[in-house]
Amino acid sequence: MNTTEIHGAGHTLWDVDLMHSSRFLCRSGFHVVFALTVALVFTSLFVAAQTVEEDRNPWRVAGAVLPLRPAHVYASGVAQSAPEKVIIDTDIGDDIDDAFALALAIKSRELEILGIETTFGDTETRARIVDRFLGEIGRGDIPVLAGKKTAAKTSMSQGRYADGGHFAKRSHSDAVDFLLAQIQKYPGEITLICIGPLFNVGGAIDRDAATFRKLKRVVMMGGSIRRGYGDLGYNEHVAPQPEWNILNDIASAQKLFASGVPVYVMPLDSTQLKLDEVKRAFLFTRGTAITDQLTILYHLWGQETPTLFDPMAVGFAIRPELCPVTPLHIRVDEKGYTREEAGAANAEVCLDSKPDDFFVFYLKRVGGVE
Ligand SMILES: [Ca+2]
Repeated sequence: MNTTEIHGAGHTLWDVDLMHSSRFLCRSGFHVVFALTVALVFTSLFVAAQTVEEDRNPWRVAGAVLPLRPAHVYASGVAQSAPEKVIIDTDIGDDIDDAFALALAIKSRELEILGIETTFGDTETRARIVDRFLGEIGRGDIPVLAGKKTAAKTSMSQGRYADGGHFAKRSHSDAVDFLLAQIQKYPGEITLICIGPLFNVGGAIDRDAATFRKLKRVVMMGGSIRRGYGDLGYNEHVAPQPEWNILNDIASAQKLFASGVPVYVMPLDSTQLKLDEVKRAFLFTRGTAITDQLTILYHLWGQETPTLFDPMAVGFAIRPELCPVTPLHIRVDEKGYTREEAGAANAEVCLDSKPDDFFVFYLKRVGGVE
């Protein structure tokens, strides 16, 4: 449209100016509204990012605002599939590696932790340790269950962590009840990660073997196939020995290997992973809620160099390439040895791992570098 047409239509120059001005104002108004909308969206995103607690599952929190996930998760291909449903069965409180395993699981978005069960000895005190651990890092939403109390064979090194009752729940439901109910709710979907003696596994098989068989798989730390305690792969060979988790409930271990559920085994052969002082210095100076809990528990444990047996079971559930498995037929004998014998495979066993690869993965993830 030009001024001639406008004059032809009987408008004055003043009218033209007025029309241009009003159109300009309209366009400017549109730009302002558009700019405000963009600013509002980015402000919302920024605020959402800022309010995500460092140790909480950011998908869950940020997802309430916008379904955004970090680019690296898309790149790894993990985000396209739903998180793996896991239940963790732990004897936390004696050796220190269970706490390091829980930390890895909690920091891993690939896992949806349905519950944490305790096993072996004073299961209530172990459950209160888990209560506090979860409470301190803002994950009190994860259910904590206690297994059946059994004879205490250890003095619990980290029991004092539970003494004050911080975040302690008044009571804990039964671990076997919970396990079976969750399997019925999610048949074929649940990975049970066992990082303690297998009392809850045996209890569940005894009560309802058919339901137990509907687990997707069991990933366990346990057994000693070709290497015993202290055989780190570069020093003198140590013959296989009865391993702690198997030894303390041999009957349940035998039931598990005969259960028909796919069993993935991380034995001593691949899990004697030493958290040396350089790695400890890195982890314990991160100053996050979760590394602070590890620092406290490490000092209560009172020894020098942790061996991260249990975290490899969690690591395998997330990144199986960290611990490549071989199909084997394993027989758990009456003394607690895990004998490698001829026959159809009843387990997938990781006989070797690369500690450097494991620690790069572990320290970056738990240290919050990723
Ligand atoms: Ca353990």
